[in-house]
Amino acid sequence: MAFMKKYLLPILGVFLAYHYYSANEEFRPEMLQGKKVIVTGASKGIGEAMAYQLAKMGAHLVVTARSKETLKKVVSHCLELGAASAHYIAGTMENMTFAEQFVAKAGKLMGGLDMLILNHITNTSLTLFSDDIHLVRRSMEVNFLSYVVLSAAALPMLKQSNGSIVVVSSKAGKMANPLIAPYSASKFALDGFFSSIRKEYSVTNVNVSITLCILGLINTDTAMKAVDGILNMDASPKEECALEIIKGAALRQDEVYYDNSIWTALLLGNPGRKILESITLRYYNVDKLIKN
Ligand code: NAP
Ligand code: 4JX
Repeated sequence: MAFMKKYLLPILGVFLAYHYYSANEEFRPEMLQGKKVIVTGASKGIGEAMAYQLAKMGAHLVVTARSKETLKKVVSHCLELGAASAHYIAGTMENMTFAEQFVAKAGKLMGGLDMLILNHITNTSLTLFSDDIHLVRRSMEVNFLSYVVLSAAALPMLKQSNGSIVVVSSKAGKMANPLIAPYSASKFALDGFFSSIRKEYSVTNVNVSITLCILGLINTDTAMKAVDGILNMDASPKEECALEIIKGAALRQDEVYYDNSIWTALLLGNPGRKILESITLRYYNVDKLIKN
């Protein structure tokens, strides 16, 4: 108890104060004006809503998903809304060669890259897991591995622009829920990978921010159809969700929490993990890391 009062509570206090004040920088839509942005999974749902928010802010956009016809419509609406430029490249993120070549093509179209927004997921329905190994593999490949491939391909351009990687995840990537085990596994993997490379960027002075977005249930058509009759939970609006993701990304926040409960960020924020991470980092020989 004495240990808790003397050490743990002051550390927690400093941590919470730092977190609160560092998140209080002002967002201005001009921050995105003229920025070169990729949005994946942008043919519908939150990805489409982010494309429209970014278009209104005057960004250059390259959007992707599989369906060409829907992407065409998204691009023309982006131009109407005020995008500096807007293009689409259609393809599937099941194909890692497509993922890699997509980034190169998008970079050429815009002449560089400031922000990579990783948002697509493979189709998921709510079911008890029994033996659908194919869904586990597809979820890991599309929802996780392609994110790694896309960010690795984009890193040289993002280093040049001191840019940002935005990873759209879920409460299901921080806590367990029934009926979505493969999806949840892929979202936990995103936290493990991208939070680790954020540490690497920090110790090796790579000025590329990584924003992990932890979302509650959002009212996209896909989500509403999937949970219908199974989950009685209020969903938050996709337009506001899209804006909160972009704000957090522009402010280079490590994490964005967007949910209809104010408790989510507090309960899933996990200060214990952050304290342990920074203590553990002190055991590393940082000079050796930089030379490698
Ligand atoms: P959505 O409306 O279903 O949109 C998914 C997007 O991914 C579409 O553009 C889809 O277009 C694309 N896509 C699907 N399979 C693909 C593939 N194999 N290759 C490339 N693109 C593919 O999804 P959403 O509800 O907006 O979710 C967006 C993000 O938010 C996801 O990362 C999700 O995990 C996260 N999230 C959502 C909720 C929610 O309640 N909605 C909650 C928490 C987190 P095509 O079909 O044309 O390819
Ligand atoms: C069922 C459930 C319960 C999520 C976050 C979540 C996604 C999954 C499953 C949504 C879009 C979809 C289809 C809780 N949460 C969630 N899901 N919390 O991210 N769900 C559905 C709904 C993929 O495509 C508490």
